[in-house]
Amino acid sequence: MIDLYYWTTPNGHKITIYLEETGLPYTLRPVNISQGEQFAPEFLAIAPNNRIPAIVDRDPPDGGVPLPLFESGAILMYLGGKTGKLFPSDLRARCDCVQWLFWQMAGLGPMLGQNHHFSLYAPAKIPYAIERYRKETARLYAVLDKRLADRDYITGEYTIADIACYPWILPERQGQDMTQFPHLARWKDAIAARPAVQRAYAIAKSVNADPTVRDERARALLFGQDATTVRGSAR
Ligand SMILES: N[C@@H](CCC(=O)N[C@@H](CS)C(=O)NCC(=O)O)C(=O)O
Repeated sequence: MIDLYYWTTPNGHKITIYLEETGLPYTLRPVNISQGEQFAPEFLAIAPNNRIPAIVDRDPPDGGVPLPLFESGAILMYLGGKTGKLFPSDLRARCDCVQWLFWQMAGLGPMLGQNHHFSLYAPAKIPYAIERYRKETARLYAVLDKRLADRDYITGEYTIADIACYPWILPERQGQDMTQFPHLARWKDAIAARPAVQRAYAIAKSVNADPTVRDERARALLFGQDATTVRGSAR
């Protein structure tokens, strides 16, 4: 059984999608990051970066003690290795999948996160920052669009690379016009139609009906962190 420490954000959706796709049994352990639950000592013991998602696998393949893991990309690779599902075993196909997974983790996620921050949350509207991340989002969308021009999914088959990217493609929130990215739009619609993906988002809705509402306290918690936040938190 997997314990999934989760909130209703793009990085959280990656793991519910994977678990729903593969049918691995799991227990959802919501961590309300707007209420500061990511600073609870029990959670920090698993996820020292105070960010969801994280898992504890109580039945790891080596038969040892429960295995804790944070970082969504590492979790997807671990679960893909454990189940052999949606993570190719062939050397070249696996390398292809891993490079796109890292592209998502290092580029798409962080850049689109900054887009959200400066467009939606920053108390001051800074035109340079808004423009900078909208343009970078458009560039990254175009990279994916081009990649998808001659294949159904990022590596051909549906894999964890698609699962990692999909929850981040939110054109309405990111100032993007999907008609400019027809291959990406087709891919997004195909993934949205998958029953497992629909189940994952229904679960999110049941946990937190409106993920966009953030009060002042939540904003201070999420966007006011610095080194003292980490040093002041329990290990
Ligand atoms: N690289 C990390 C990023 C995780 C991340 O940024 N999680 C956000 C929600 S999407 C979070 O937990 N934020 C809590 C906070 O900022 O304190 C991953 O992919 O797991």
